[in-house]
Amino acid sequence: MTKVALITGITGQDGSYLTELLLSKDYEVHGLIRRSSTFNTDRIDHIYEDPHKIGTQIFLHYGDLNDGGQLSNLIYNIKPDEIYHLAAQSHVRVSFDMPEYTGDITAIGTTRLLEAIRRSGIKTKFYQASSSEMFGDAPPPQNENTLFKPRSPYACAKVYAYWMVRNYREGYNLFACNGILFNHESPRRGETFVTRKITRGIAKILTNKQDKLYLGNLEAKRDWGYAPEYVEAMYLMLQQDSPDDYVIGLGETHSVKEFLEEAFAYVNLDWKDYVKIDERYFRPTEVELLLADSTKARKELKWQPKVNFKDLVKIMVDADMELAGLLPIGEGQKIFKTKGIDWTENRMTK
Ligand code: NAP
Ligand code: G4F
Repeated sequence: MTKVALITGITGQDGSYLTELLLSKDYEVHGLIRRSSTFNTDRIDHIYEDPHKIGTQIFLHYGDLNDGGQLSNLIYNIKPDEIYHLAAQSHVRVSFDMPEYTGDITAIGTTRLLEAIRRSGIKTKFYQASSSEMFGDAPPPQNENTLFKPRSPYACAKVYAYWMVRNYREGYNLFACNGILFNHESPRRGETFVTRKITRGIAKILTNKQDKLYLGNLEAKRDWGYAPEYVEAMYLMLQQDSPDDYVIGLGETHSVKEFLEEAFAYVNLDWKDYVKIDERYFRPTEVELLLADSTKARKELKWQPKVNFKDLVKIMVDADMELAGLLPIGEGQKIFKTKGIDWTENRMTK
């Protein structure tokens, strides 16, 4: 029997990789997309098919997390076996500018979905995109038992959603899991998150389109992993016999400065010649140090990431060099094949 999945946030970084994964497992995939005056499906264009085509396995539906009626309607009509709830106002810095909106979408949006499931009476499994940002300034390493000490409107919204998921699991017997994912990046990472801002900046510097890169706090440390490996963990959570919460991360932490050093050195540049500090990128409250203890996921889900920090930096720099025409498409991927890592970026070959 073909399984049916609904993905909110299908147009985002994780949504696009998860869609590829589920299609490879023969799922029928339905995605929620927002109406926009410009196309916002860039990350999934390479897998999208005309719905008139016989045998199509991917379908897109308009909706928004602020529209509970449409969420109910979609769940009732699609009757998904699994729901991966990835949509959110996901930018921490922006959440300080738009705290109310972030609460409405990232926190209450999750409640709207959970309520739509409960009222539909449909039996489905639910994945919630929880975040390591919820740990805030709790001491590292952080695992499933670490107390949340959120330090941004985004993190507060995610903590609320996390507890709603647990309440629906306990109160209504919903198969609902929280994946507490640490930062994960890729060539498809949004351009305003720091890793992609750096790798894209390098490509622009090398093509003389930019001569300076303006950043904020370089001392913050993150546990950065590779996004395609993290969506595998989401899938694995919903294949277990019972629902639970899992921390997903490499267990390796590096500062923004270390990312800069590694990325610029890879193209034989010194980051200090290009990087300038701009106060506007600082946050009123910062999360200084994130480091994952994902022992539980490695043991119970058998989740085993292969891409480490140095690999990730190279993958991202190479991909942005390819996009800028500085490297032949596919060139950067060759060395990784020998390590059993395939980071082919289909959308770039179009
Ligand atoms: P992303 O690239 O920013 O994608 C966010 C997605 O949510 C996009 O598809 C976006 O649609 C959609 N969205 C935003 N507001 C919406 C609304 N009001 N209604 C419907 N859809 C809406 O995020 P990501 O990096 O893939 O992350 C996926 C999820 O995991 C997010 O919930 C994020 O908070 C969480 N998370 C991410 C990380 C990480 O390091 N990446 C770590 C922990 C948790 P548009 O394309 O139209 O903007
Ligand atoms: O890349 P960032 O914006 O990611 P952040 O804040 O850690 O959030 C990401 O990871 C979370 C998981 O922990 C997700 F839940 C969330 O959705 C998102 O995907 O910033 C990383 C660090 C911060 O300490 C920030 O202050 O980089 C620092 N930074 C320094 N200069 C910068 C910049 N961040 C951004 N975005 N832009 C800068 O110019």
